[in-house]
Amino acid sequence: MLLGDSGVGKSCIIIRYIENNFSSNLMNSIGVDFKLKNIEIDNKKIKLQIWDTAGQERFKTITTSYYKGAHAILVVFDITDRDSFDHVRNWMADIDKFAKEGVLRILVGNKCDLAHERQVSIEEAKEIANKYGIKYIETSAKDTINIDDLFISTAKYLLSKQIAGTGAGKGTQNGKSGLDLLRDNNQNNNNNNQNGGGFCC
Ligand SMILES: Nc1nc2c(ncn2[C@@H]2O[C@H](COP(=O)(O)OP(=O)(O)O)[C@@H](O)[C@H]2O)c(=O)[nH]1
Ligand SMILES: [Mg+2]
Repeated sequence: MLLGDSGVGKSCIIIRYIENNFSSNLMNSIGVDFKLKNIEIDNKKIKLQIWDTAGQERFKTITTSYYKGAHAILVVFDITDRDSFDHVRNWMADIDKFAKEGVLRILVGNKCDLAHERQVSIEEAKEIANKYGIKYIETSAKDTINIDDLFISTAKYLLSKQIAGTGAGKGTQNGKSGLDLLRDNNQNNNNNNQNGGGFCC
């Protein structure tokens, strides 16, 4: 499920991923909407259900009622819009309030093609992501940067967690709990980021 202020590019990210298309004037989403994509990871067929939400306050009662069903929540802001970044903490508070405890969250800085208009540095975005113990990724729906990575890595993580949840009836995989796997995941991504590879533009 994608959350974030109106205009940050949530619908464009989904459309780029599902249809490999970009439009500069999409209709505003009303409440919630979902799209499906079948993918294959490690020879396993997975049906991704991607939920788009409207960022406007007036739809909040509708959208928050869907948080509980989400396995992963991508909190999106626009790197050229400081306000949308400042509001990340409000979205996180809503997740705490309405979503399942321990739901996977990822912070997404979209519109990284507009680097010259950047109002949020990678460092401060990473800092807030670290504060929440989550991963940061920069994307561009317009230039197709990190869009596949975003969804595939999310699906991979969810898959590993599912395996962890059913493995040998003990809730572990290779002796690790789902939480350990997430920590490993974050650790790996931090390393990637430090090397300048992986998740950022
Ligand atoms: N330059 C640029 N513009 C984008 C990008 N993603 C979305 N936009 C534009 O941002 C505006 C809002 O996008 P939309 O997906 O409707 O935002 P939503 O309200 O979060 O769903 C539209 O005019 C898009 O064309 C991007 O990656 N780069
Ligand atoms: Mg939208």
